[in-house]
Amino acid sequence: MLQLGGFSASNYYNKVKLALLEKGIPFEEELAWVGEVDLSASPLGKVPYLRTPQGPLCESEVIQNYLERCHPEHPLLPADPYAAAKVHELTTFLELHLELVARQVYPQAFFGGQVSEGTRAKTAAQLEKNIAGLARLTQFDQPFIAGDQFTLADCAAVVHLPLISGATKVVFGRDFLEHLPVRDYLKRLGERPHVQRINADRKANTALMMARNKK
Ligand SMILES: N[C@@H](CCC(=O)N[C@@H](CS)C(=O)NCC(=O)O)C(=O)O
Repeated sequence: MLQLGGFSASNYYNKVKLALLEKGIPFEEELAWVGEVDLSASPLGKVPYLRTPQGPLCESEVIQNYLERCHPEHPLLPADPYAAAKVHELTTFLELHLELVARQVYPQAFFGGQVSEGTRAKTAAQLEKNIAGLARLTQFDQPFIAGDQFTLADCAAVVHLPLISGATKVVFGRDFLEHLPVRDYLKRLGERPHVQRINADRKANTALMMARNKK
C-alpha cells in the first residue's frame, strides 16, 4: 500500500492527495509535520513524500507523474503529448511563478509574522506580472483549467489559487486574482466530492497545526 507523508494543511501534500483520490488509488496517510520529516524519504524535510514498494519519492510533481505511469486507469493527463505538456506547463507556471512568489509573504499572511516592505513590494510587482501571464495561458472559462477534462493541473490549481488569493488579501488588502473568474472556477471544482474531502481535511489539520504551534 502506498503511504503519503506530510500533513493535510499543506497545499503540495493536497495536490498529490487529490490526485490519489481522483484516480481511486488506495493509500494511507503518514502524518509528518515540518521539522519531523524522515530525511531519508524527503532530503530537504519537505512534504509531501510518497513511500512506494520500491522506496520513497519526494517532490509533488515527480510523485504525480509516478502515479500516472503506475495507474494509467482514470488518467489525469491527456493522451496527446502536446495536450499533456500544456497541463504540465500550467502546473509549472502556477508553482514557479505564482505560488513560490506568493510564498515570500506567507509568514505575514498566515503565521503572525512580518515581512519587510522590500519583500512586500517585490512580491506584489512579481505577482502582478505573473498573474497577467497566467491569464494568457488560461481564461478559467472552461470547466477545468486545461480544458474539458479534469487533469493534474486542476489538482495543483485548486490547492494553490486559494492561498494566493488569501495571502494577497491579507498582506496587500486586495485579492490579486479577483479580476479573473477564479472564484467561479474554484466553486465548480468545489462541487467534486474529493475536493470537498481535501478541504475538510485541510481545515481540521490546520486547526491541529495552530494548536500545536501555540504550545
Ligand atoms: N517543490 C515541492 C514543494 C513542497 C513544499 O514546499 N512543501 C512545504 C509545505 S506546503 C514544506 O514542506 N515546507 C517546509 C520546508 O520547506 O522546509 C513539492 O512540489 O513537493
